[in-house]
Amino acid sequence: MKRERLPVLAVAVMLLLPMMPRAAAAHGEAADEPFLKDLTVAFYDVNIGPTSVTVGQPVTITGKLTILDTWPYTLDPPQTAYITPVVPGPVFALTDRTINGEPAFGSVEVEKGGTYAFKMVMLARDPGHWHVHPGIAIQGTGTLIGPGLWVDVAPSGQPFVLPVTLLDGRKVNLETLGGNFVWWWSFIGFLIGLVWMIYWTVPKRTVTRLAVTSQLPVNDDAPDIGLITPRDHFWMDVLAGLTILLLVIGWVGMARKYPVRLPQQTDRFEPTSLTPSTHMATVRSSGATFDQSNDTLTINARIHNTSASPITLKSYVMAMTSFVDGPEEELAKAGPADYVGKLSVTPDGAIAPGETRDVTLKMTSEVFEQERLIPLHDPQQLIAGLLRFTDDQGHQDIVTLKSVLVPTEFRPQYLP
Ligand SMILES: [Cu+2]
Repeated sequence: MKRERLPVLAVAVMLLLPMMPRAAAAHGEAADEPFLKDLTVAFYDVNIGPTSVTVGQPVTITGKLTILDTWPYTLDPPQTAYITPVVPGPVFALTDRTINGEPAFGSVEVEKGGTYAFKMVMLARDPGHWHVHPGIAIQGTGTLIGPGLWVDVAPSGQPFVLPVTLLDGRKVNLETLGGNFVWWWSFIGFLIGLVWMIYWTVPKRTVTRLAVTSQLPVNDDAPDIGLITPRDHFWMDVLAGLTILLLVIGWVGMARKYPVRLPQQTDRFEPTSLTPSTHMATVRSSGATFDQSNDTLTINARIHNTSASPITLKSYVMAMTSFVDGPEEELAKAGPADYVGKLSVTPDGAIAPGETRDVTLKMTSEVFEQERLIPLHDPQQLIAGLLRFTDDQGHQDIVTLKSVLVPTEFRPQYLP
């Protein structure tokens, strides 16, 4: 660029700056429809840390997710899934992932109703203020995300390295391995394509005289009007020859440089679901309401204790949120703070073996609105979540609760 253009460009950028979108303070998952979050997957016990690292240091995401039995019939059934960190671009490098304790290199087979515990370790790659979530990408549906928080990555003064030991024992830095070769090799291929494109568009009349060329029969080269001449055929043969030569050089070069090769490996297995096979309780909802004026979700449920010991309802998990009936310490352990709230259960206390009890669950949180979790005018006014019970021996259970939801108070913009 010429030097005198720089000030002009600078002024233009300065004028445009106020129009640039600001960094979003919230996490911004609200785009998905409520049913896509509530009826599909529930995330809980999520822990992300540490939240302040330097480039090259690890950040670990752990947690559990359950693919709900209420999975909507309008979506493809969940089969192939990929549990993944959801971060803004390649700012972290995933180095380790286990599902139910087994190493999981790629996608896994999942089932409706299945519960999976995940652990992912990633190294901070780029300095910045990044939001980090766990997510599950389900074939045919897309990526559903769990609760997240912000992680600060400070520069370390050293360039990022990703050391990997190869099968022959050599240690390489995956961050830069083969980078120059890939760049230049692709560039040579790009050049051939560029020459071909310019040849047929700039000096030739193929495109610019479309009115004439479109009159010609399909297989007519029309050398008499200079459309495709024998000379053109010659040069195109040269380009095709160069392309084949490039491929041959590539194949021979690869075979000589890397005599020992393995095809890219896949290991797709079916983790055993952690959902308890026998449940402590059966639950049924007799309806739910959402009051928009105070962000309060109320669910009426009938709980029947089918186990031999007293059980206590500890929390309600919906999509990426957890509502906990307990002291502040338990709330702090339930997941990233933005997605955790207090659950009030009335009447509270343990439910005796064989007892059937009607309870009211109440939760108040801005997260319902921020994450667009409540269906307010949808063709199916349904929400679903997990009720988490514990018995007096410390056993845990999760039971799915599906409720029809009626909004009780509309904001003025929804009134006729
Ligand atoms: Cu986020």
